Amino acid sequence: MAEETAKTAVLLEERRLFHPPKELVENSNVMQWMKKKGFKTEKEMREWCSKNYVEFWDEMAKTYADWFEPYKQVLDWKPPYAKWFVGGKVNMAYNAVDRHAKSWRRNKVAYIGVGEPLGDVRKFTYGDLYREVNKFANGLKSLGVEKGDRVSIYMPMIPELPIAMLACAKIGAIHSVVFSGFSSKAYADRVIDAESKISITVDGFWRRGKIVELKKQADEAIQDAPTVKHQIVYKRTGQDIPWNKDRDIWWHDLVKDQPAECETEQLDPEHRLFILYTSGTTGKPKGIEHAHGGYCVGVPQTLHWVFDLKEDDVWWCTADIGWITGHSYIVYGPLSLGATSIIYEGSPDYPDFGRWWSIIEEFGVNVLYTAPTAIRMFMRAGEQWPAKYNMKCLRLLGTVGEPINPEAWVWYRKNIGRDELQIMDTWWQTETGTFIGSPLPITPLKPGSCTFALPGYSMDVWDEAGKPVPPGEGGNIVILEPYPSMLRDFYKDPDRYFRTYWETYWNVRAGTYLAGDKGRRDEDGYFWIQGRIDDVIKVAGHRIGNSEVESAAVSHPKVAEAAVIGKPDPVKGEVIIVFAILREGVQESEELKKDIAKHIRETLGPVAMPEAVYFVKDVPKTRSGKIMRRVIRAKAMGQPVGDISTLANPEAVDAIPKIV
Ligand code: 6R9
Repeated sequence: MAEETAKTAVLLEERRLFHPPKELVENSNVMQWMKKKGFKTEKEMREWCSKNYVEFWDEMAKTYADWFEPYKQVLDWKPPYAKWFVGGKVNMAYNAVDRHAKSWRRNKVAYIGVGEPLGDVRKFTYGDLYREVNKFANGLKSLGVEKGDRVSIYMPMIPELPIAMLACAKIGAIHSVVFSGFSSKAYADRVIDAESKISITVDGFWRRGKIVELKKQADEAIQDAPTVKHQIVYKRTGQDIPWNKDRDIWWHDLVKDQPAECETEQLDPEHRLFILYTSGTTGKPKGIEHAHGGYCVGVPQTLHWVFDLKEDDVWWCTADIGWITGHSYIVYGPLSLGATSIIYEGSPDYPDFGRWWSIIEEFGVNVLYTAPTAIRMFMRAGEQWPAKYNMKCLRLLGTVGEPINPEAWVWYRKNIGRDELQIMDTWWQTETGTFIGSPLPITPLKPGSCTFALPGYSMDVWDEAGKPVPPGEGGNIVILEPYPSMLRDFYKDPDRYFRTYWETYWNVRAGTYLAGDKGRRDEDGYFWIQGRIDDVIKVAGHRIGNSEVESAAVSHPKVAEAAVIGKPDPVKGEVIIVFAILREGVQESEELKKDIAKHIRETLGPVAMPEAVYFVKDVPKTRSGKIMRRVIRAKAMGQPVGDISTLANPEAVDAIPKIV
């Protein structure tokens, strides 16, 4: 039903086309390149670049990255493994910081760190960043960190987080950043899997006027992580904290006597830059690996073309650095371009719903990149909030994280974009590292569509058999060719890497990447992403696996089994609903529902807090014992459940309550 309404809404909106203003088109970065190359139309340009992607990326690699040693071969593609820029030597930290600190940009502001407490602003120039990164990198070395070692980072949105990441990159250590909204248990799992030598955290950080005591959570996590030799603690909030003097060291003590110069490692382009854990179809998060060479090229290039950054722009990507969006478009992309970015520590509604708009006004933000869930929250709070601020400085907008409903798109354009600004709806994933399906500033927009594959990338929609589907029909989103920023592997789990992305179409066309989203193209070739095909929920743009929540639920002593579904939500996109089967003899109660929800929140973190818990006697399963979440969801949403004759226990379907 909800899906039907959504579909009709999409169809209604689809006919509207929002053309970019002439001035934007003429002055855009991509148009300068098109003119230089002699391309007449966007379509021709996109198609040529995607077809001749090796040649295209060769040119981009020379434009956007500096190489210590030039590469000898652009691409070595042996599906499912790609090696880019073979034979070169490179370093992401050099491209992000060193080269600017050695140029006139030395005194240009790289980061405006806006703390949650009003008036708490710290600016870092590229010169500052260079010195801080070097000192911290020397500090890491003094603790025995070497090239290839993993370093886990559990920090809030303060400039020291990118400093820590860049310091790792500089010496060839591999960072694994864990979102500060995750629980200590989630941090523990990720530190243990990565076998990190070092944990980096803060005493605490500000969230809605209160201190979140992160050090305590980090301590709990690393007590079970034998590989962690030291924990570095940045002093942010200053309250008393527990201290282990054999293991813990203050950030300021570590860097105090370190030199402000540190040699940058000259790395093979395939050397791993980071691991980022993301949710998949099993309960165990997968460690996505990304490489230096690909990041040096793909991330600045996409940012420069899509968001059209100019030298004097102030850029604000509101994501958390703990997610891929922050890695690519708060840290590596903008720094590589020598841009000025905002890093905001706090909550969007603190002290009130005007906070973001006041930041835009105060710092003259020119380009804003945020998520549909935030837009819908602001819609709900009311247009009087943005209306109070002068946001004439904005010239381009963007969105990411989940499909944006046309209503939110139009609200965003009207209330934030003065009914004038174009919105770049970028479809991509932790795995892809960069935008894949996205408009350019020159693209006519349809609200709710991410438009086309970017130049250098190839997307399609295939049916189960591996045939491209005709316009208007739904299917699986696939990516046809490799590209520099693509994931390289799963950390310590190549089999799962193959099964997850490549196996489905291996026999049809080896090297075709299954994205895990369903979608379609319309008559004009525009892509419409319709959500995940696998068991992954997007709660307020955060990717959470159904089975992760299920395993958290069954770790409650009174729960025998659990099934978890995502329920559509007007603000968060989806919310988590738990169907729990209690152990023998356990009494059902409202208290127990709350306790299970609380237990899940404590196990996975606040992002995984269920919206509701229901008790059921059984859940529908296949004969092989797989929980049929699709069937449960349909029944709970009051939709037709389809053919259930193959279930092991079809009667369990009746017991699922309707929840809408
Ligand atoms: C960047 C990021 C990836 C999943 C992806 C898809 C959804 C992201 C979207 C979008 C529709 C967009 N998604 N952007 N769906 N339109 N513009 O979000 O990475 O956290 O790995 O999630 O997010 O379902 O497959 P990640």
